[in-house]
Amino acid sequence: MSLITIIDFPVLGDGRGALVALEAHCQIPFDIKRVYYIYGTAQDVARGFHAHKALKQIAICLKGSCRFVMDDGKDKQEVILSTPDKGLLIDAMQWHEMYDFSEDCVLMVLADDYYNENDYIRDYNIFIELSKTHERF
Ligand code: T46
Repeated sequence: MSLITIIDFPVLGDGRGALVALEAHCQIPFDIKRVYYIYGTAQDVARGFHAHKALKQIAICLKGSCRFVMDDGKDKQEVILSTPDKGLLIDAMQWHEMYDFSEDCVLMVLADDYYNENDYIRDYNIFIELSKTHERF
């Protein structure tokens, strides 16, 4: 099973440049309740190292690049995000780690719920235990 779900966004381009429009339940498969973005990450820094119990998110690299490692407790797969017209689905119960941020990386994340620290699983051993009873699809 692929752990990497990439959504291709339509690019409305003309002679002036490119425009990407994202709407809930259209390009983005959920209601968007929160947007955050990560930038200025030092190149030797890794982020993430958690899963969410219920939160669904789409990560879009607006500028530069970074590498995601996605893990469902059985397999790990990785993908490099480097273009603003593609989004990576970070589904519930996917452990994710982010590496190799380019100096100019701006990573925007659309989330289907408000920030809730109780939704995070930050202990990998607990994640492995919980993932055994989680059916993704
Ligand atoms: C995720 C990956 C892709 C808030 O107060 N509100 C927020 O909306 C967020 C996202 C974070 N925070 C606080 C929580 C921590 O004290 O900001 C601090 C840094 O968050 P964290 O260490 O979780 O950051 P990352 O880069 O490891 O993970 C983030 C998101 O938190 C997470 O949901 O899936 O990006």
